[in-house]
Amino acid sequence: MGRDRNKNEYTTQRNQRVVSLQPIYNIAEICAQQGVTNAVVCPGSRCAPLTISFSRHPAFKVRTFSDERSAAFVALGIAQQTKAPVVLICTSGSAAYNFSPAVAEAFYNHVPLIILTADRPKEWINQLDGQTIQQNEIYGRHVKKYFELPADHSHPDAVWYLHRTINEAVLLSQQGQHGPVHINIPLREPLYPKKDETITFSKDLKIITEEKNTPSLSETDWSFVQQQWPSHKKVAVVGGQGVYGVELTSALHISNTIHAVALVGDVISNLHGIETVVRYSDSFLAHSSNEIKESLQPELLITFGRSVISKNLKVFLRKYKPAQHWHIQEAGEVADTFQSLTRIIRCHPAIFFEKLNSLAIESDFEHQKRENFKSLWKAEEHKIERAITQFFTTPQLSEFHFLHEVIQSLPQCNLHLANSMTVRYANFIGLKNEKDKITVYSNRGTSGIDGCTSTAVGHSLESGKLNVLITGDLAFFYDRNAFWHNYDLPNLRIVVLNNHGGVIFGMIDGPGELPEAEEFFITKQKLSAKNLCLEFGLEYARIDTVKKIKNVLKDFFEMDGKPKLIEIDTDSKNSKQVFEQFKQLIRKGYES
Ligand SMILES: Cc1ncc(C[n+]2csc(CCOP(=O)(O)OP(=O)(O)O)c2C)c(N)n1
Repeated sequence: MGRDRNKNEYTTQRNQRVVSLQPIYNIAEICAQQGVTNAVVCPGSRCAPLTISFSRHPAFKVRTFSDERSAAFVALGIAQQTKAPVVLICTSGSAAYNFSPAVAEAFYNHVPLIILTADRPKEWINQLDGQTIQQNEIYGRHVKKYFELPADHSHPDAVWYLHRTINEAVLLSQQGQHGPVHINIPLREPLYPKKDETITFSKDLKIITEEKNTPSLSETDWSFVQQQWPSHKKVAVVGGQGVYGVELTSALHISNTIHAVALVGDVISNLHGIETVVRYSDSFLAHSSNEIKESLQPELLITFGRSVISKNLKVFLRKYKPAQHWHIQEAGEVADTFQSLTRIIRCHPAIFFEKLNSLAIESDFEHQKRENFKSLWKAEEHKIERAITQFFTTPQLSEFHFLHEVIQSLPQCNLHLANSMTVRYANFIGLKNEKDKITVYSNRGTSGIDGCTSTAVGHSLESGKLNVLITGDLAFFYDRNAFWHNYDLPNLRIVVLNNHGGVIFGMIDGPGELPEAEEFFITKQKLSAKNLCLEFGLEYARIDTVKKIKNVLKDFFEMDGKPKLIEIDTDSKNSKQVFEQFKQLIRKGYES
């Protein structure tokens, strides 16, 4: 094998073909010039030119994880935390498949990922060569776009195409609704540079720029809003999952005050900083009478953001449909979650509500009708608030009580809620408005239990703040490779609600009473997080008495250089019993 150093090209002796890796190395440079600074790399040979170029590029912080499934969720966490795309690299074969769960989550949760999968050149697919599968469009419709790079770059058009594609992919990941893009990269051997070879990055590369515009409320939409507004006195605003800026939260606060809209937001909406937000709709809509529900039926529903947790809110709105439902979303597909959608308004929700607040306040009589509707929602809310206070007054050794205690003690942090009962429990407990420095994250794009810990790890790596993950045992042990790397996580705290199985299946209607429940749904397991803590160097505490509940939390959140984990050891029967008691208490409030 010979090599022309000046041209950075290799010549194989066998066929005298010239293979230049320079265009491949330049991918890192283009990404850097597009403002990307984080890369997550999984080990492998086929991806070596990518691994080497990204790790040697001065603009990149490159981290490595051996388990691709975990790596992709870590990348997702980093992207969410930094609010910027993250490059994700793996070798060919099943490695690429293992990114899939996180890719789907990123797609539905609108997280920008630039996925670079190394591949064999096309002619070697299905030829019984090692580590080769069909990687074209491997993530199906769960990426915003799929790109395939050429394997040969000898013609200048091929290089132009390659450079253009990288630009397009990075821009696309952040255009409109953010999301993952996939670039499959066939690479020919030799894949490795010589030991003393210097990798250089061309500087005069094609860079395509694009201004990120926020669409303003169109004249037509604004006339429509002005015309419709006076005829709807019962207005409910529901915020879906999102991390919203101060502009939106203050505009919502004002709409809630001056226009008396009933503002509803569950725990993943991050609207808890607004004192008058209705956060307990899941509880009161589960038990309130038809008469109450009728009184809560909005004439106009305005929504924004992604999914809501509250099943009862969804069921209620699907049954008690508003006459009009406007959804405010800048770009992308709009879901008709409540089966009532009548108008899509294309602008940022902050712009919409700021504009709405400029509408004149109506006469006292008309305004009072709005206030009455809002008070009905608030009255239900207060009823639940009282029940919650009463329920948690007497300490008990239960995961629900412990979670309540944890949530009350939370300092300023990123709070990560794993899927299954954890995020639901947290929604029932709610975050008070004084917890406005807490930002809630949860993998609700696909609601998988497979990458909750890795996502929290990704956040912890890029955030100076405390990151608190609350998780069930199945979700936790499923994703134990989240700790299988060499990075310190001094700002990570984990609370494991270990009821030794998927307790949710005992609680929801359907599987709980079946003879198959324990074996095939709850899937009992015996593990304790203690061994994992020993293995990965996390400080461990176990709760098995009521007294320990308060004691153990005293210095849990202190930043003293170590990741820490608390495990509460219960069983699924106890968890089910306690949750039933909670529901009963709320139900009782509606019987009297
Ligand atoms: C990847 C994936 N597989 C399966 C499921 C279905 N599922 C939902 S909840 C759950 C059990 C979760 O158990 P655990 O984490 O212990 O939480 P708990 O129900 O006890 O609160 C399972 C298997 C899922 N959501 N995601």
